[in-house]
This record gives sequence, structure tokens and C-alpha cells, in this order.
Amino acid sequence: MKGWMGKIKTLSLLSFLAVVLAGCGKENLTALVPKGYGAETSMDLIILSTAIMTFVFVVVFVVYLIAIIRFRKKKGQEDYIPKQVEGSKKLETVWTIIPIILVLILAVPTVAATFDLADESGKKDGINIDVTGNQYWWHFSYPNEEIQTSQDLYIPTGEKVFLNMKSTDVIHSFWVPSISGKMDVNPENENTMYIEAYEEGVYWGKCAELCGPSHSLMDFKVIAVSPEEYEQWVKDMQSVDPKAEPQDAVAQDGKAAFEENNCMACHAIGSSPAAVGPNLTNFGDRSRIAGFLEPTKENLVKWLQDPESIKPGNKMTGNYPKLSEEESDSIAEYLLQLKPSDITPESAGE
Ligand code: HEC
Ligand SMILES: [Cu+2]
Repeated sequence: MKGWMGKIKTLSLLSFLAVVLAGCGKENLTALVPKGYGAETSMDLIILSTAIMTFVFVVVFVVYLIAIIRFRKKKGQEDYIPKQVEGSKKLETVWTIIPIILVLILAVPTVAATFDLADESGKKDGINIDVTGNQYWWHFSYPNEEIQTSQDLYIPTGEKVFLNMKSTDVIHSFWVPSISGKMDVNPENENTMYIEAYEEGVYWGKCAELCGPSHSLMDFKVIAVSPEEYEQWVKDMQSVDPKAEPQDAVAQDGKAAFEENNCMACHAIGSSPAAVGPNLTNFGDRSRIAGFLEPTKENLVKWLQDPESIKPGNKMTGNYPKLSEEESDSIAEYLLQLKPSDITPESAGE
């Protein structure tokens, strides 16, 4: 019996680990493998506090074991009561001072890190990006570069990038676990933070504040590329001609259908400022559709036909004419061809 239980326990532990670790590999939604300054700073504090916790646990446990073994009632000691001790200045001083020291060891680096992560020196000359949280998608505006984009946030590696964050509706929270901490995105006030990625890559981000029925699908990505590639991406985005005619006939029909079906009421192509829906300038370069779907034509057609079944409560549903299959198909073709840049999520490596 005992052997069986052991095997089952080991097996379930292993499968649990397999699930957890498999998740970490692809989506890098973990704060425990830091790839950026904010995440590394947090990780250092996690290690420090875990070490202190372990130390306290071991000391208390050893004292506890000594107490229960040494002062046990032994055979033949029916009415045994250990010697009662009361009041010891020495002991009380020691167990007051030790926790104070431990709290100081914790507090000093924590407060230092808090100020460090809020330090905005270099912001004036650095890259500034206005981040807007919306139910259930993210918008990124580069005011100095005059670029608008959504869902995928492009940044150069090895540089502080300053984010100015606001929400258009409810409270959201910006979180890219492997490179930064969390920051609330509020409707009333602007919150700021900076992020810095050490290596090129696609870093998964999540909304970390319950914001409605599709909160868990409010995903985005930080695409960190080399500074040279970032420059190139900026140039590519700036030279987009939103009126350009697509090459093939289907995509041309798609562009016409896009213009006829009220899509432009909410979606901009080009650098005109954010509207009600995501900016689609580089939609064909996106790592995901609607933040989380694989960028295939099939998924896009599904989205255009019935976004509600994909993201309940989203603000597109019901606000545009029902599309025929042919229209969805040609619009999908058109949108997937909006690829202004070779600097894409794939080129950033994983
Ligand atoms: C009333 C405003 C509105 C209209 C009209 C509208 N959309 Fe949307 N659309 C949205 C919103 C809001 C989202 C983001 C939904 C979400 O992720 O929560 C969206 C998302 C999308 C996406 C996914 C974007 C991305 O970044 O992944 C595509 C593609 C899209 N819409 C295409 C269209 C097309 C094509 C039309 C016209 C047939 C259209 N939309 C009409 C508001 C609108
Ligand atoms: Cu949210």
C-alpha cells in the first residue's frame, strides 16, 4: 500500500512540474527567470527574503525540536513539570534585536530598489511611450516618433524605455513578468515606470488587474530588438502610406470592404492617434491576433465573423455590419498583408 501511495505522489508531482515548466519555456510568463532590469531587481529581493525566511524557519525549528525532545515527559515521571522560567532580560533583548536586524536587512535594499525603479533621470532624452489600457487590448503611442501601434510593444535592448500609462475605462495593470514589475493603469491619473530588456526576444505580458469578462485574454507582447533594428523599425513604421493599394485583387477587394463596413470608425491604419480599436498599421507583423490568437487567416476570419465567441464583452461586437464569408476572407487577406517591417516578432528570436 505504502509503495503505491509513494509512486502516485511522485507521479503527480512530476506531472505538475511538467505542466508548470512547459508553460515557462514558451511563454516566458515568469518572474523567476529575469531578462530585464525590473525583473532582476525583484528577483534579487525574492532571493534575499527567501534566504532570511529559511534562516528564521531553521532556527525556530531547531529550538522547537530541542524543546520537545529535551523536556519530554520520561517514563516514570507521572507528574513531571519542567522547570518554570520567567523573565530573562538577556533572552528578551536577543529576540527583540535579531528580528529588528532581519527587518533592516530586508528593508534597506527594498526601499533602495523602490526608489531606483522610480528613478526617471534620462526620461527627457530617452524613448517615451504612451501606454493605454482598454477593455481588452493595449495601445502604444510613440509621441516623439509619431508612431501608433497596438498589442506589440517594440523597444530596443539595453536601454531604459519610459512608459506613461493611462486607461480609457477601468483599472488595468501592465505586467511583463520576465522584464518588469507590475504597474496599475488608471483612468484618472497617469502612472509612469521604465522597462529595460537585456536580451532580444518576445516577452509575454498580461493585464494583472481584473477588468471584465475577457480580462484573462488581455495579453500583449514586448518585442525587444537590437538598437539598430529598433531604428529600422521606427523608419519602417514612419514611412507607411496608409492609402497604399495592395498588390493582388483579393486584398484590393478587402481594402474596399474595410472602408465600406465601418471598420475605419474604430481602427486607424497609419499614424493617426488611437481610436476605439487597435491600430492596424502593422497588423500583418503582429505576433498574435487580438493579443492571444495565433496569427493565421483562419483565426482572423473567425474573429471578423464572431469576435464575441473569442473575447466576450469586447467593444467590437455588434458595432459593424455582419460580414459575408467572402468579405471576411478578402478583409483578412488585406489586413495580413499590412507588413511594413522585416523587424518582426520572429526576427527578435524567442
Ligand atoms: C465599434 C468599434 C469597432 C468597429 C466598428 C470595428 N472594430 Fe475591430 N476591434 C474593435 C476593438 C475594441 C477591438 C479590440 C478587441 C479586444 O481585443 O478586446 C477590435 C479588434 C479587431 C482586430 C484585432 C486587432 C489586433 O490588434 O489584434 C481586427 C483585425 C479587427 N478588429 C478588424 C475589424 C474590421 C475588419 C472591422 C470592420 C469590418 C472592425 N474591426 C470594426 C473595435 C471595432
Ligand atoms: Cu485589463
